Amino acid sequence: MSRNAILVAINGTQAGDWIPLLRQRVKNHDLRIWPDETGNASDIAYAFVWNPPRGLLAGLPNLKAIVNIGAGVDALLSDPTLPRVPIARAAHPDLTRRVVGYVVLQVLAHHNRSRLYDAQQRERVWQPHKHPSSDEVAVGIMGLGVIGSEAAAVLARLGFRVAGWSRTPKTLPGIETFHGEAGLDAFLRRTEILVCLLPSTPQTSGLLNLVLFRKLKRDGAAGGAFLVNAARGKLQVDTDILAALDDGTLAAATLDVFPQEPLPASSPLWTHPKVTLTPHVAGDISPEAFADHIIAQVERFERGLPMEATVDRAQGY
Ligand code: NDP
Ligand code: OXD
Repeated sequence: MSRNAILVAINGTQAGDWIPLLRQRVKNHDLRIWPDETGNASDIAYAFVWNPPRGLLAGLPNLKAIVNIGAGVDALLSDPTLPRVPIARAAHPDLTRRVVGYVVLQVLAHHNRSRLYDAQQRERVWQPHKHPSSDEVAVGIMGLGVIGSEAAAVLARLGFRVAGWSRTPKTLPGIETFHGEAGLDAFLRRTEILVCLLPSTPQTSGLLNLVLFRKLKRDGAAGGAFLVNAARGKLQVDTDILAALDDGTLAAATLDVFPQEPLPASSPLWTHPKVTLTPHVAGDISPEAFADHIIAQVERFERGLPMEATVDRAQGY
């Protein structure tokens, strides 16, 4: 059994939630917890990882597959020594529901002027404002993958005019779709509330910048252009977001992710009156919901079946 061991390398505080559960539930493999229990590196066949240190996986000569405990694989793929074995990532209904819930909450908050009413409540001001019906407001989702396509469907059910943008063409019921660089400008021109659910790759790095924000529709029913980034911080240029908020290009922004995390205390985003920010929590993965799924990925692999949600290394997601 020891030659088919699973190494768990979770870099971060969430390790404490995962390890007891995996010890309970992994039945057919020897479980090794990095760093203390790694033991003989040649025993390790599988790795369950979240942001493992660079080079760690390259030191496992018999590694057969990697399961990433997260949807985004940008940190993992940035390791130039990463062994060329199949990688599965997190694509699970619980994670999707969480991120979609976050996105819907933020779109509705912008649509319903929540920040304005919060400020009014603090001042004891009773002042209703008109807000448009959802079918007058154009929401645009960048990324129509597992999470983005569900966010688009839920927002469309709420009545919003939803469009999505992806790398390859897509057909989704009730959603206007655009793809590729050629489709980006038309997608932006019709979008008032822009939601980013793209992976971080060399192609998407810095995409959320001033030039792009200026292409959004500002004269629609929403009363300006809004940004919600629940994907990865590397997609956004913080100084451009601040400039866009200050000159009115953006009316407000919700940011769950930042190029540098934790966001430095010195960042003006913390106190900007038009920014809602959260500490990368849109899609916390629940170990309870996800542990059996990642164990099942290994079982699939051992039965000769492809793992679910495998990563296309050439595309970077
Ligand atoms: P998927 O891989 O299922 O979907 C990615 C989507 O992005 C696809 O539609 C893909 O297009 C599109 N895409 C990729 N590259 C480009 C490009 N260059 N131009 C246009 N479209 C592109 O990912 P998920 O939906 O599972 O997750 C999306 C991201 O959300 C993750 O990568 C992660 O970084 C982030 N995330 C953040 C969380 C948080 O807590 N804030 C939680 C969970 C995820 P195509 O369909 O054509 O391939
Ligand atoms: C993820 C995340 O990628 O939580 O799953 O950011």
